[in-house]
Amino acid sequence: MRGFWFLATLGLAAAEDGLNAWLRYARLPDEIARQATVPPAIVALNTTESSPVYSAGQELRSGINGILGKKIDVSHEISEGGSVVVGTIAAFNESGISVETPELEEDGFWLSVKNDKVEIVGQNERGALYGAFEYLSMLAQANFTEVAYATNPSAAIRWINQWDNMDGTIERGYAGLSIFFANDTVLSNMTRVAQYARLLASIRVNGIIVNNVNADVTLLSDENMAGLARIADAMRPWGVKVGISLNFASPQTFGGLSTFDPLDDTVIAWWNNITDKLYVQVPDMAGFLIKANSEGQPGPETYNRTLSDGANLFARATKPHGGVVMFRAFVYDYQNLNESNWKDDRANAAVDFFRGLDGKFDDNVIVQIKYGPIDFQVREPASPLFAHLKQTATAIELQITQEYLGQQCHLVYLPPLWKTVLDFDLRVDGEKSVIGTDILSGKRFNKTGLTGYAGVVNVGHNATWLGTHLAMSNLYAYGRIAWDPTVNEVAILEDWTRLTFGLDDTVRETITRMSMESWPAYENYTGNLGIQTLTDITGPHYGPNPQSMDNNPWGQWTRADAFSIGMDRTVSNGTGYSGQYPDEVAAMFEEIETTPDNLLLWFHHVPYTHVLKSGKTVIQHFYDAHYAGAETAASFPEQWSKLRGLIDQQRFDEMLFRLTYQAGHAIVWRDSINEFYNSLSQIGDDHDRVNNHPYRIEAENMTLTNYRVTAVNPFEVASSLRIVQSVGNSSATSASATLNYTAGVYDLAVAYYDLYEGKASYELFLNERSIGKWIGDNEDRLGFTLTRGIDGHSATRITFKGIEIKEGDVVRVDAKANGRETAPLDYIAVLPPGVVD
Ligand code: GCW
Repeated sequence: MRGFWFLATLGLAAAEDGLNAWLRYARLPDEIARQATVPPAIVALNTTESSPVYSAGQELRSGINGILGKKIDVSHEISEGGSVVVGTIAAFNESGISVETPELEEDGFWLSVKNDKVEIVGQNERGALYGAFEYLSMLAQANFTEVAYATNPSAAIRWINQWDNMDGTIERGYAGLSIFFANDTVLSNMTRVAQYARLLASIRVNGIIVNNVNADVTLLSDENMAGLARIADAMRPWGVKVGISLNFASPQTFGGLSTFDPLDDTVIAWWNNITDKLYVQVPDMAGFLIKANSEGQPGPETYNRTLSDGANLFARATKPHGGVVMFRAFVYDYQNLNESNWKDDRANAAVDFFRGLDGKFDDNVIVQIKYGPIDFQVREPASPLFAHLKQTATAIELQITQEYLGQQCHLVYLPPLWKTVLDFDLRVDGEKSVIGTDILSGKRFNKTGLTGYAGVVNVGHNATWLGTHLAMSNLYAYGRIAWDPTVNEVAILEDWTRLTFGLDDTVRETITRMSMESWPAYENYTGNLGIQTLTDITGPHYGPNPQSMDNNPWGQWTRADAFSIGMDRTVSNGTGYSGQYPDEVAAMFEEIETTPDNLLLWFHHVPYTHVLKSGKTVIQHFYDAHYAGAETAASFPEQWSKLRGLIDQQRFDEMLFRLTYQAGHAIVWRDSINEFYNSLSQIGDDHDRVNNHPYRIEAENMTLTNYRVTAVNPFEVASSLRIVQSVGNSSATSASATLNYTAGVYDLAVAYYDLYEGKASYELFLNERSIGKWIGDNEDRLGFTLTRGIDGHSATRITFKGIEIKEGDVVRVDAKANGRETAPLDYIAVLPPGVVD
């Protein structure tokens, strides 16, 4: 009882759905709040309601009220006495307050907190708003120190790319339908859009492309242009400028012209006219994003024009309005890649296409480059294109939506991955050329103004924004890193955790530890040594399917055969990709000896028996890494369970479900990959774990009623190659077995498959005692549909902990099929404490 009251006074009892993310402004405990000195007045030096400074005033009012329980009004004029004043440097000067700030760059701010005097001075309106969020973030974290400092962004472009389609679906979105579009129109209710803009402003994002790069021309209708104006109106008070993706063929497919040749006068006139119309609706539009000649999208090459001709077409249309064009370097010809040609390599494409175009782009074009040369994989070397565009503005494209990284069903904290690229020194012309601080900042090649960051984010209507609470640290971190790529990834997490879950040390330490363990674990159990995520590349990019990683037209290959594996990307014998780097880096990747183990198979084709720098063979590293990764994932639900009662019940329960799911799916990954390469190479595991599961009872070996034994495809997603599926949907479907274990306490895990278009039901019994019931409804609980097949996406398991078992007990699963779901079962594991299998 005492515990309950204690928690209630801390305000932990209230359920939280995640909508407020890191801007909860939760009340600090009284004894802490008492230590804060906050001025008795707020002054926002702008009276226009759509201005960021006005928003800053409102935000300060609600934040201080939430965090400290103090109601302070906002005024717009300076008065006597202490106050929090927020405004642009110009507004400060006009009000007669002299502030001494160091030089501020665009969007930068000065924050001075001194007893009952707080000054938040922006270089512009946006900067002032950012400063207000910074001050509130300090208060929310009970940081009441006096400070006085200026901060400026590392780069001018800090944008978000949404991949929202006009019909309301989202490409690579895992959190429900679009907050922008439905039924080929712009939504009328802009509530979520405004809330999103507020979140983005708090992490200093200043622009957003609202529609998918695979762009739908219907966005250009008069009605939808008016809709864009509504979106821009909702985001403007937060300083977030709106832009759109364009489809290159629009003059023909939408405008009715006979051509979309970028050098054709009628095409140029058509785009100029469309652009002018857009700027009538959205006078401060950020600009355009273009995906051309890639993955089936139209582009200038149709007319034998260069990519720069294509980019400049839009650049010239938007230039008079002050807009910019983000032109994606993700250009490759996916129909003509052929694995039988040893020298074919999609990784070469970006540099091949763009190297000769440096200097040919107009000055308001920014080439937007994915962090690695392939496609947002679990680990890739930095894209060499960053070294080639010396006279062209560039931005890095990071993916916050976890397309190849667990699709928000797995916890994967991404900044450590991003840092491998941002901190990488390309050594252009033998000089320090670190991607984040030297190249993206514009400093290395003296680019002024237009460089920076684009983050692909697929927030949806789900209250958690990204589908799950912990994934939000990635969005938060993105903004922090785009502002300052040197910021420490652990420090970011700690701030985020305090803001999102409160000040408790155990909460902060646990979430930080799990998050920092998560990317290495994911790499371990999905694809290590630079082989990439061994996922289903021809399917949903989620579960394991290593054989799909060869002979596919997408050019994502492993070249695995019975003896060897890896892409030979050397100049001497391979695709020549390593030669795309500046000399020192090229030399490092050219030789096996100097290539780090974690990128070995990216650059070299070696036998499975090749000995790594670690002393292990490649194949044994595979086995061990997959075991280690799954073991770490298995610890997540246990680590999280320590937070019961320390955070609100709703978020605790929702995350516990996901982390438990992840622990099960990590074992699916581990076994699939290990069994696949074990079968291909015929080399055993030194520790005898692969294909040897003494704690499992295979469903096909159980006593079956109305169940039949089947194979699955791919074979390796079933333990011992076989599963059982119900015959019809009788409720008298069951699988049972007599246990032959010494008496003790065990965990019981049931491995099964959860498809969409079906919700089979299951009940597990020990003797006649029901241990638990469940339904195959992950499609609802995970929030999106994965697969209609029995495969690496649907394979999952449920665990019942701490069950007393004695020899001779009978374990039984009763099942009932539903829809396409034939209540498929793979095995039951009876696990002694500490065993992960
Ligand atoms: O990673 C691939 C994705 C596509 C995406 C494409 C791109 C928007 O699988 O869904 O299309 O990259 O970045 O253009």
